[in-house]
Amino acid sequence: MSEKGIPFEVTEIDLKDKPDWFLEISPYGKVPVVKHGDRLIYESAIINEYLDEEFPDTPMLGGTPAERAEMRIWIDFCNSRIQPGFVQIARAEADQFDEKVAAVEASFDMLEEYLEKNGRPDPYFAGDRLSLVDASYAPAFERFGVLKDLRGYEIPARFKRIRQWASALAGHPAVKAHAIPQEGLLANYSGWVPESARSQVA
Ligand SMILES: N[C@@H](CCC(=O)N[C@@H](CS)C(=O)NCC(=O)O)C(=O)O
Repeated sequence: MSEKGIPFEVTEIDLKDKPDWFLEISPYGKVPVVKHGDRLIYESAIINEYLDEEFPDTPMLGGTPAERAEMRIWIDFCNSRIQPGFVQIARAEADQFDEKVAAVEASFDMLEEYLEKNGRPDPYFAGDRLSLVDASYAPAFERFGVLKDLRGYEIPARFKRIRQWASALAGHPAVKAHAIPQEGLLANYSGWVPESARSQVA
């Protein structure tokens, strides 16, 4: 919304103590939910497309049907593999940690190969303006950043393009303006680290 210049107000929700009014408007009990006039829209990727269509002046999912399909494939990849990958590493039992990391890195391999073959990022997914693909990956990469303190994990140096992209996104003004400080993320996710892994990371 910042990138597209759409004015908005944020209401934060305590996810450990969700208010009744929130449960009434969020069918899955999850954030985010967008209220636009009388409409309620949920699921990030669907919210993003809705806003892109309702406010078309600065399109973030432009191009041909084939180009849009390709962008949607990588948005779905983020939602189905990269975001869950963060959760899998954060929550991994000590004896399953390496296995979970290997599974997530198999997805990073696919992403890295795609970026390399297609000359991306440049510096963002589709050039010098943020696209909806960037809008999906920015919060995912932000969360991966906290795994260093949480589980001693960093996206390895061999994923050069992914790291380059994550770093370009972290420096983008719209992303920076809404970044969650790492201490805040750490506080959010430290409860996810299972007992079996607690003695391993200082
Ligand atoms: N697929 C959903 C996922 C949303 C989601 O998992 N939100 C988390 C916070 S990042 C949440 O609200 N969790 C609270 C809960 O599941 O009780 C989306 O992209 O909007």
